[in-house]
Parts: sequence; structure tokens; C-alpha cells
Amino acid sequence: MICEIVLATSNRHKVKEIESILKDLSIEIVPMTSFASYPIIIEDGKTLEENASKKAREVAIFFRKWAIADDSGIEVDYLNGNPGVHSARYAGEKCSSYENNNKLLEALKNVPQEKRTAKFKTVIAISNPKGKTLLLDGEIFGTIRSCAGTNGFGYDNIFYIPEYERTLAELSFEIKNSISHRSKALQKAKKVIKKLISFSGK
Ligand code: ITT
Repeated sequence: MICEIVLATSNRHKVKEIESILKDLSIEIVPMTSFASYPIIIEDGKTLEENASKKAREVAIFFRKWAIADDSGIEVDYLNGNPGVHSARYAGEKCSSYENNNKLLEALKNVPQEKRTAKFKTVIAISNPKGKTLLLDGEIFGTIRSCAGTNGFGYDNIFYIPEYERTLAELSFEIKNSISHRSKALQKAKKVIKKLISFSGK
């Protein structure tokens, strides 16, 4: 029987976005950070898929509950897909988003706007209590621009969406959540979770 899913992330911005996107599901979404203890996961995978699976699996086994994890990364064409899976630590261990963004802008300093194309990708992993995982992904395409906007988090203020003529950080929470990489992956995840709920007779 599936009646709750543990959210295997310690990123509070992701918690907010994921809770909002999954709010119409008839199960409880419980952030792992709301428990007294939870596993600290070393994200040493070579791909977003490996890291997402690892996070979901370890959290599911730890709590013996269903778990859902998100691993995301920004892939810049001019940098051959970097920072990609290294997006969180692009400017070094324990660096801030500000430092990551500055490093990325610096790396593209002399690159013309038309060559600053990039995509943001999210891989969502769903794990059953025994650690069997399933992966779903979503992408959004844009370009890297100088900082604009104060909404969102991470790379949002330098990720420009041509269709909206805005960075993700200039869009509202609702609009970001209707078009983002995370939202596209979670829409697919939602279908899977709905099937799981109907199978388990809830
Ligand atoms: P968890 O592993 O605990 O989920 P994290 O922040 O380490 O949290 P990731 O490894 O997936 O998550 O994040 C990679 C980096 O990309 C990190 O610097 C995030 O701030 C950034 N990021 C993730 N999703 C983003 C989004 O929707 N918009 C902007 N930046 C994002």
C-alpha cells in the first residue's frame, strides 16, 4: 500500500516546487528533512541518473518507504555539456549559487549570445521500499545571460528563456513550475505514482 512518499532532498527550494507540482496527488509527500534523522548521501555518480537513483534508493531503504529524488544540472553547449552533473559544486565544494553563477558567467565572458545555448535537465527517481528505482526526466532549453530576477534559486537568474524573454528568476513561481525541467519530469512521475496508487487499492 502506498500512502506516502518521502522526498529525498535537502534543498528547500526543490521541496517547495515538488510539493506544489505534486499537490493534486492523493498521497502525502513528506520531506526527509522533517524526520529526526535521515541519510547523508554522497553524490558521486557520473550522471544525473546515477545520482538521482542513489538518493531515492538510499532514502527508501533507510525509511523502508517509497521515496522520490531529484538530480538536476545545467548543460552548456559551449562548455561541452558542463557543468552538468557537477552543477552543485561547479565553483568548488560548499560553494554558493552566487559563486557558481559567477564562474559560469566568467567561463562564457567572451562568448557571443548566440553561442550561449544551454539546457536544464532534471532526473526524477522513484524508489520502492526495497530500493527498486524508476527514472523519468525533463528538460528546458535556454541561454545563459547576465543575472536578472530574484525569484527561484540556483542558476535561475542566469538561465534565460527566449519564449518568455525572461530568466527563470524573473518568472513567477507558478510559471516556472508550469514550464520547468523539474515540472516536465514530475508530470511523467505523476502518471507513474497515480498507477501505483490505483494498483495498491488506495
Ligand atoms: P539535493 O541533492 O539535496 O536534492 P542539491 O541542491 O544538491 O539538492 P542538485 O545536485 O540536483 O541538488 O542541484 C544541482 C545544482 O543545480 C545546485 O547548485 C542547484 O542549486 C541547481 N539547481 C537545481 N535545480 C535548479 C533549478 O530548478 N533552477 C536553478 N538551479 C537549480
